[in-house]
Amino acid sequence: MGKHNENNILLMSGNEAAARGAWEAGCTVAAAYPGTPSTEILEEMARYPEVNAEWSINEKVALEVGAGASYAGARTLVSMKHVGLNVAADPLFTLSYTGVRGGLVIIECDDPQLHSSQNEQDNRHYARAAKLPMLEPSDSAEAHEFTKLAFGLSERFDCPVLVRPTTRVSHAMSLVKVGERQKGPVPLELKKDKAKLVMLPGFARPRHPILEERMRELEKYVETFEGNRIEMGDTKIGIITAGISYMYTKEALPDASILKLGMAWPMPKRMIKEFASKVEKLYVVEELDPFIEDFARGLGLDVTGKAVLPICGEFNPAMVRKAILGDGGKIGGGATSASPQTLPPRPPIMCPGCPHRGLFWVLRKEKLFVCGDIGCYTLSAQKPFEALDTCLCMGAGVGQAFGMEKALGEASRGRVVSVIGDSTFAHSGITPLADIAHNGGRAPVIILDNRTTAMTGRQGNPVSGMNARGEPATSIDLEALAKSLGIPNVWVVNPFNIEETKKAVRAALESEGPSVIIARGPCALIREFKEIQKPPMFVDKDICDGCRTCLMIACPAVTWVAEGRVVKGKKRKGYAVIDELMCVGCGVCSAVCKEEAIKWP
Ligand SMILES: Cc1ncc(C[n+]2csc(CCOP(=O)(O)OP(=O)(O)O)c2C)c(N)n1
Repeated sequence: MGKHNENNILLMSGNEAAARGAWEAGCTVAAAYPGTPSTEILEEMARYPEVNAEWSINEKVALEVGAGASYAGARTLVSMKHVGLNVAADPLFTLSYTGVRGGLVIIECDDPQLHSSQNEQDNRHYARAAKLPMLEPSDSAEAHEFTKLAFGLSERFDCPVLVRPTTRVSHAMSLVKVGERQKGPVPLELKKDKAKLVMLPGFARPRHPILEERMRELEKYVETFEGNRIEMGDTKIGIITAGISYMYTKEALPDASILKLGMAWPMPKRMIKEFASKVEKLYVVEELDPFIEDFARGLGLDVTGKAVLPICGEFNPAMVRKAILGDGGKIGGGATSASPQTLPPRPPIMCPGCPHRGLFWVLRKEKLFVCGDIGCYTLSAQKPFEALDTCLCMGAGVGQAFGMEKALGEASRGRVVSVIGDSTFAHSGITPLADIAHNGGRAPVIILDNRTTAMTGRQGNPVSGMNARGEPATSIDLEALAKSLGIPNVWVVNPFNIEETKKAVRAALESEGPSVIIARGPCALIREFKEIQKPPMFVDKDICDGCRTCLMIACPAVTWVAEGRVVKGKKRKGYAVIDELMCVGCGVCSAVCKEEAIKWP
């Protein structure tokens, strides 16, 4: 939120700025499911007392809550990461038919370069496919301005409006001139209108031409939309660009002529043609798909884009400059930014005290095929665990394990399990578990209940029992839920206890009928962990034989000192050490040490 300075100018991230824009627009309801790079938008909304903000169980529900709030007249914000829009796509496409009452704005953050995602899909295609307008901010000021504006557009054109920042816009900080909060113009009321809100074929059919007419109106509007602007410079080169690519282009080629598009869909045909007619050579600089490029080509223009710039990953100014000017070219002496420094790769790892560590030690030892899911536990796919064998999308692991069982029959017995985090289970694991029960599956489902949504920054979820404001809320009783879905075998284990976990996994693999193991232990970064935290452990150098087994649990607190010595009459190359500043005393290293060299003081 930040405090105003005397000019009302604040340094804000794109996500903070978007939330501020929504608040200023009079937004009273906000719903989201966390996901990088979008998470901070809802976190910020939850700090405004005037906004009723929730972490929804998943993105589809977030959008449906948003639809209801909008139908009741509230200005509403729904936010998610790009793949979240796949989950919310079902309500999205038909919301385009019903339209809205109070302004409904959907901020979906794309992630070129997959900084923290399972793919780098380009969501501009959704705007075209669902026939909805989409705004594309380039910095925090535009994230603020466009989000605010989007509420008015939503009410004017009677449709949800999409806003698409990308990771660099969401997370970079720049100056924003903030304003006062307004009141939404639509009265709050329950207003029946079946022809608009009940999308039976008989009502939906006449809505289709209405939305086609709306697109025609939007196509007229976009020609005058202030977020689209031409910045004429040297006319040898003209560049059409948008979003963060505009920033790279300005830095790389400050003197080139630029058409900056603030609305990704629909695009201004007349403006594009006019711009093209004023420059000698026309380029498009856009990350990911040739969305603008194909559109411009469809207008009959000779345009260069993906022929010189990559379709995968992020750009940077040096890349843009080189693509357009070649190695030595110069146009008005623009700065050549250095390429990003090459840093050694530092993949994320499980924290000291992570409850997932003990479970994956067991799964690795049991040599199982582990159908995985998305969360901190996905890190177990990497060395040294290498204990996770699939990761597709949220909720997929449970169904995948069942699919393998169906394909392999008896040959899969006792060899396949699925793992899923508590937040992911609530998001999309309940339905495949019901499917397993209903259709007679057997592959055990292991729910990693660390009492939080750890991967995205410890948000509350319907299992953890904490809401978006950090207040206590209901918590799903996983044992009772599994039983009610028809799972006869349910175990609850402490994943810090390796023996107990191993026994439950073996029992589940041998059991007839479907089974669920709930591995319940708090994330080391949440308050509940303090209740079980123990003093740091130490390695007894006189006992440690330097076997390195403890290194196989990938705990950052455990390292190895290469110092030759003799232990119990045998030559050893070194010994393990525990960093007492990092160790939180979870005991997993001690449990895997056959020599019993790792102890509490
Ligand atoms: C459709 C979709 N929405 C959001 C995300 C971002 N995301 C990845 S994992 C995850 C949840 C992780 O929480 P949990 O399942 O509890 O596992 P933990 O990280 O706590 O181990 C989220 C929100 C995503 N990848 N896909």
